[in-house]
This record gives sequence, C-alpha cells and structure tokens, in this order.
Amino acid sequence: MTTKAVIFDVDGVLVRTDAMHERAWRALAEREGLPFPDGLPDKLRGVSRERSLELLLGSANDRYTNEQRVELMHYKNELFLAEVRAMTPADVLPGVRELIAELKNAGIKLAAASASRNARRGLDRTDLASSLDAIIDGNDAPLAKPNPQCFLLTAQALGVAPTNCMVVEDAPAGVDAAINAGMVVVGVGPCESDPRVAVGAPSLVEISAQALGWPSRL
Ligand code: B16
Ligand code: MG
Repeated sequence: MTTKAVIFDVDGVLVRTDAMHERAWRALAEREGLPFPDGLPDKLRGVSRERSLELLLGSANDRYTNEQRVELMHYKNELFLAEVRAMTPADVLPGVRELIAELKNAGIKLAAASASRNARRGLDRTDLASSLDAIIDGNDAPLAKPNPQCFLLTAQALGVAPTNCMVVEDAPAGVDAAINAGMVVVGVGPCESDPRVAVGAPSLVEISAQALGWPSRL
C-alpha cells in the first residue's frame, strides 16, 4: 500500500480547540449543577455535539425536554465560539507546522477532517486552511464518527483512494471511523497507545515524515 495523502483530525490534533470544547462543556455543567468527572473530557473527543451532551447529562438526560437540550447545546456552542473568535496562529498545536512542511515537501496531499461544524473557523483563524488541499467538517459529513463518512468524503475530495490515505487522530471514535474507512491510523495524545494505530506518539512533535515512511527532503 502506498500512502498518498495524510488526513488530520482538527480538534486536539491540529489546533487547541479540544481544551476550548472542554471549558465550554464544563461551564455548562456548572451552570446546570451537573458533575464533570475527570474522565469525561477524553470521552467527548471526536464525538458529535449531540452525543457529547448525552454523555454530560448521563442519568440527568430525562430531566430535559428536546427544546431545553437545544438551548444547552446553543449555550455551550456560543461559549466555544467566543474562544474560537479569539484564536490566533499560536493556537496551532506543537509539531503541526513542521510536519505539514515536511509532508508537503515529500509531495503528499494534506487534508483536515473533523466532526465539528465549527472546524473551518479555527483553521482559518490559525492560517492552517491555506496549507490544506481539502477540508471536510461536520456540515459536509453529518454522520458522526465512528461513521467513516468524513474520511471517505475527504479521500474523494483529494482524488485519492481510501486505502492510500493515512489519518492522524486523538479520539477512539475517530480511530474507529478511520479504520471503518479502510485507512491506516496514527494516534496522538489519548490514542498514542491504542492497539489499532500503526504509529503512536504523545503529540506531533515526536512524529516526522520519516517516521511515517517518507524520506524528508528538508
Ligand atoms: P461542534 P474533531 C470534534 O472535532 C470534537 O473533538 C468534539 O469534542 C466535538 O463535540 C465535535 O467535534 C463536534 O463539534 O460542536 O463544534 O460541531 O476532533 O473531530 O476535529
Ligand atoms: Mg479530535
């Protein structure tokens, strides 16, 4: 198998929006008097807004009407967007720009695929969008990870077969989605030691084009 494209997840892989999502959900939990257990932030990675709310509410799910749930998600999203509007290129995660430069030099196509309906804004604010050949977000791909839709649409947009794509993910739901798309996975952060990933590392600082199989020409 020849890898011709690398598809990056967005929140928690390219930009620091994972921490922004966490702060917004935490603020909502405080407003509602709900617990926010230590393990919850990692469970919210890569899953849709609707599923995130269900996980946050837990046994309190039955206490809320559908309209109230919509208001809760709106409140969280507004808090999140306030942070996104203040993003700068400093919010790109360590190692990202270096790896993108190396992969571009090696002639690899690059893309971003995210469950987030807000993903494009963060990529624009950080100037990463212009480095990517395709961006697919939660508006383009309404079927949330672990459904492979976002990765399959990204491969299609790049004109590369799914089996020639490599995905970089920080969330188990995203690893599932990539595997369901028939793609090889690089796991970072919480997915570093996931047994399903081909390469794992704490962050992209530790990953070079060479480690992914390409000779670096830098
Ligand atoms: P939104 P990713 C995911 O993005 C986030 O990891 C997850 O925490 C969030 O709930 C989801 O996007 C939906 O985001 O509410 O902004 O549409 O990791 O797939 O880039
Ligand atoms: Mg992510």
